Amino acid sequence: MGSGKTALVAALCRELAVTAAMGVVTNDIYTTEDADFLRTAGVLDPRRIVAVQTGCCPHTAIRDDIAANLDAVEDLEAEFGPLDLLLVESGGDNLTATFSRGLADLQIFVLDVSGGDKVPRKGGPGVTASDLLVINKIDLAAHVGASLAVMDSDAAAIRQGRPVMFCSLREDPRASEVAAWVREKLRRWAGDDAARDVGATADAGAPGDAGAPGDAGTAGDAGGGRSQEGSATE
Ligand SMILES: Nc1nc2c(ncn2[C@@H]2O[C@H](COP(=O)(O)OP(=O)(O)O)[C@@H](O)[C@H]2O)c(=O)[nH]1
Ligand SMILES: [Mg+2]
Repeated sequence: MGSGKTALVAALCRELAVTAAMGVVTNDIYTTEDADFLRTAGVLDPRRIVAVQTGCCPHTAIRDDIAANLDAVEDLEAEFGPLDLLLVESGGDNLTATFSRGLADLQIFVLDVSGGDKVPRKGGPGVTASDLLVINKIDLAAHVGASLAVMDSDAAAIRQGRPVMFCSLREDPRASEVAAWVREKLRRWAGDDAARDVGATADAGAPGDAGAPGDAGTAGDAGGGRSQEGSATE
């Protein structure tokens, strides 16, 4: 808790909502604190921010029984879709928190320098297998005696080539490097969808291929299903 997940969601909204159709789902056990913060911060149309109260440790709602989060995602898509990017913020202990691939296409895991430089080497599914590991609050490293070099080499060793980014959302409230990473994913997905649409259109033109328009619809749905993204941490 407290590593900067909501700050990162706010930053990504600030940076990306100008060009991408976005929605946000937050998870809290009993409150709507994170959604309230994001609405007050004015980073996105408040109606596009939905709070899910998990009633249990949030890692359960992103890993085991994802129904409440899927409902929220589908409601947002139905009201504001097609969405390009849907962020689901949730949390939990490093050793348990991980997003089901049924909920999130990509997972960004946020660690906090002030948790100590030992955290990356302790592993856990978020640290080892997330699509992007963000190590936040580097502005605090000197104050807590954390070595960024140690965190960097431990994270590189345990992640086997998966990307790691260091940042201070205090100093860079637009999370420029992380936003660029997400933007690149969106660009690739848009390219994939365009290629698939061209393929489906070509199929539709082929004599006797009555099923092709239906295929194109399925491709669009798949694009919607890919527009989810998670971030989680201790
Ligand atoms: N010093 C510092 N504080 C930060 C940074 N990012 C977030 N915070 C603060 O850390 C606290 C927890 O952030 P929040 O985004 O709510 O964490 P979450 O619980 O992971 O969603 C808030 O008071 C933020 O202002 C950072 O890069 N540096
Ligand atoms: Mg939060």
